[in-house]
Amino acid sequence: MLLTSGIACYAQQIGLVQNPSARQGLSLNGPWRIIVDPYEAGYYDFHLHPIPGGGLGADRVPVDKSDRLELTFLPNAPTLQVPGDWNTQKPEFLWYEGTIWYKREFDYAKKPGRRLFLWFGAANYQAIVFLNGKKLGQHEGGFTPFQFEVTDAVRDGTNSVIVKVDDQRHADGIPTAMTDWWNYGGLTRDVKLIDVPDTFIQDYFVQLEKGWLNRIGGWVRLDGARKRQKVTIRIPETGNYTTVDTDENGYARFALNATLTPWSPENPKLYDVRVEAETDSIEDRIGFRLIQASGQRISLNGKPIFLRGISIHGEAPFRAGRVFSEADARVLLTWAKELGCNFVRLAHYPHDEAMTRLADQMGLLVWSEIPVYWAVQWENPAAYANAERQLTEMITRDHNRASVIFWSMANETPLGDARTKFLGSLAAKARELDPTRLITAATLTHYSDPATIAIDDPLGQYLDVIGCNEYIGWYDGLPTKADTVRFKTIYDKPMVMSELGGEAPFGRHGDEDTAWTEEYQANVYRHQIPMLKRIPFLAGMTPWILVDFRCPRRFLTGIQDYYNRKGLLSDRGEKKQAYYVLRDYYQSLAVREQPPAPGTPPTLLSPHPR
Ligand code: GCB
Repeated sequence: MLLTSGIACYAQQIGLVQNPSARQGLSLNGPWRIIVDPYEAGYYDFHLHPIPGGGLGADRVPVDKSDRLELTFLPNAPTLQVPGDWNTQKPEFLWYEGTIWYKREFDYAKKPGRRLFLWFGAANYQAIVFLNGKKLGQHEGGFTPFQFEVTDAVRDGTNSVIVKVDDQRHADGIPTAMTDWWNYGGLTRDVKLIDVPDTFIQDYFVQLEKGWLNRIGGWVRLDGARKRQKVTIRIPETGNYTTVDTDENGYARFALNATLTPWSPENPKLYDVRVEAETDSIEDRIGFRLIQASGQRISLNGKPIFLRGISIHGEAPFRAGRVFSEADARVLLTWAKELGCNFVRLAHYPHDEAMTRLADQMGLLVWSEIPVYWAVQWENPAAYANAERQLTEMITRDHNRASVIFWSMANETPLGDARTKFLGSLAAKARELDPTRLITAATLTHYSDPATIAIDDPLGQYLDVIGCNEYIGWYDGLPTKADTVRFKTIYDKPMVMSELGGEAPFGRHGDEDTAWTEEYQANVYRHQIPMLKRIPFLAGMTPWILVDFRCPRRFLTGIQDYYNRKGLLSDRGEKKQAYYVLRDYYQSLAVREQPPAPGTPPTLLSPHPR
């Protein structure tokens, strides 16, 4: 409760270790002992002062039989699995919001000449981390990785990690206290100890240069004492490589010509890429594709593309908990493929890395987003710093993923100068970190006359692609309203309809005018599609949403029961009528996009049939 946003001491002492799954080390997944601490009494004393030494984090054990120590983990403390949200592991935690302390031990034999990092895939929302009773630091933000260098703090033999995870919502947080999703708490993603050489390849950016199909450009950064080294970037399959010298900061840019098969949804070709320094080397699987916005069109590898998308929450079907594995990701992305998608909007926060890695393999383009959602504190510098850090962590983690084409700054934020300045600064930061991808945000609609939605949000000036959420037929009139609504824009930029839809539990039937029925929901889509076809600047769509998801704001008994039921599939994978409406439409678009038969003279397809 006292730990509000804007904590000064952040986790990253250096940049995040790139591609941690390619690094040796020790997985710290598995059972961790826990203490539930709703009053944060393990951290604050009875007058609400932080307890010197970190309270439970100090990891003390009773010294003798008279010791009345309360701030300790006893061996019989219950356990939770990591990775995993706590809400779905024990029924009594389903609604819990607050602090849970986690502890686990690990044995380690230190090796000379190596450095160690304690790395967390994500902890929602705020984590304070202790190793062997000493505080390492803290991290705020529930969906991005963070790490601490622990080279000197790890000891030979048994070590203990204690983490205070607090998922209380805050008005000054990112996201803020009001969202439309479940606030899953805990160590929700992998935890590991990463072991790297003294001077190691901390990060690398290997992507096609902007505007090129056969020229890779990027940079590499070493961290450690031997900053000046020769580094080779090699693509064994094509035989291409280049060698560069890193500077006194361990940094070097490079460019490399190569004849490449471009990555695309139809052919998600990935190459082994090796980065070889004198003291370290690492391998990744990277695809190469060119994404561009020109006028009101989006093109992939130089060809116009219509983005047949769907929005997805990071919630696993069947067990309804946070996604943390490739198996979870495969269910969701397979369903998106079967729907006919070439694109997914991973709303409303960075999803598990398993999602973007698998999207690379399966051939799905990705919209990736930070949780700047609804009304955050636009005038609060700490909120901005928090958002910018989460943006940096998202881009750093996934900047080598071919699937990711859009970085989204925000969702449905209210108009105002402070908000536009905040989001404009985020967009500038995103471009600085990654000049190759397109910047977007999902904006709200407004009518310039009763039948015209005007796309004129001033935020548009900072975006490459305008995202637009509209709920004609649900929050905005009846489905037939879509028959007469038209869209106009002041921007010579592409628009993606980033949300639309309606709500119905699977199996609830009635006529198409009866709300909360599958028939009504399908009717929303039937009227939306012709409207969308009439929008000349529409370059894609991601209706809301692939699968029903848990939501505390959705309380209609017998209908919602704390689920947002706008899914085209239920959380058990049952397909609603609207699913087939959208699938049929996407199939018809996909057929139009088939490559012409060999020998046919090339024609440029209009990306969206009108
Ligand atoms: C929206 C939000 C999304 C909600 C959805 C709804 O506009 O962006 O997070 O879940 O509407 O169902 O109302």
